[in-house]
Amino acid sequence: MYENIKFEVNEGIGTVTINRPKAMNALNMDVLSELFDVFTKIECDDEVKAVIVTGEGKAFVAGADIAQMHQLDPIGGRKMMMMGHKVMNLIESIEKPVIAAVNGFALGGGCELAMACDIRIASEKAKFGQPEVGLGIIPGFGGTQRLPRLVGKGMAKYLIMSAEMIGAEEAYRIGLCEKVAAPEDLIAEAEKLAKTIASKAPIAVGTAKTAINNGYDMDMKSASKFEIETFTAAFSSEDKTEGMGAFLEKRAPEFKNR
Ligand code: CO8
Repeated sequence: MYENIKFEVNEGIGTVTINRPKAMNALNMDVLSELFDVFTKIECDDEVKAVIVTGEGKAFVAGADIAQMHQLDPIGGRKMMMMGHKVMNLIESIEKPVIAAVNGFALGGGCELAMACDIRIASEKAKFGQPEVGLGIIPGFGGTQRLPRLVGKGMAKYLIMSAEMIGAEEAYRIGLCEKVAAPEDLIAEAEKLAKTIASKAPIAVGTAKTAINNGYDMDMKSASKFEIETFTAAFSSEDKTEGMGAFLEKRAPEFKNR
């Protein structure tokens, strides 16, 4: 069905694998379109409770496709950039947890893809970076905005302006990834986390994501108000009655996503 990505669902966990290993999984327009398509489907698929994004081979994603960008005029470049933004914004906005299992190079658009996910687990072999200024451009899939939000303005400027590549431990230290795993354990760790989150009330998990992502860019008063409204949505769910009832009855909850 897809030519540049693989998608499979196993016990409620969807795994999206970028599959262009010969080009280090670089994001061209075709890959971006397939990612947009698969996440649009995931958004409406009740079977998928959590998603893992990873890359085939030794790269997670080594950036936007430089060969393709080299051919584009400014209008074409803008279209590609906007497509990238659409994909990243979709991943960020779907009300399901998305975990990046960063298996190798996460550079440029690849680092931006990882940052659009909710949580990043990195292999000890992973390398993060925003090399764009060395190519005469700047990050264009949201990196100038998401990187400072994750690691702070100073560190984001350091990474973007120097184009320096950093390893997984440094990425963990600065808050660019939330966990580091041995390469052979990476997918198992991502699946373990995905299953843990998937075992919780889906509406609550999705609502928490929405509250954090949207409230983060508001002033505190508006953000508090936003939490009140999103909290009320979760509080109105059947899963709230089930979750609290199960606790009081000392049994495991059976959430129904209602
Ligand atoms: N685009 C296209 N092809 C790539 C890319 C890429 N980003 N990265 C690697 N490849 C290709 C190489 O050209 C090579 O192809 P071939 O075998 O045909 O020569 C193949 O993948 C293997 O790569 P290497 O031989 O270079 O492998 P190494 O192990 O020596 O090095 C690296 C791996 C370090 C990942 C190296 O390939 C590299 O530096 N890649 C480029 C990284 C980069 O600069 N990424 C940022 C791109 S810019 C970007 O992402 C902007 C996002 C916003 C775009 C807005 C749209 C307009």
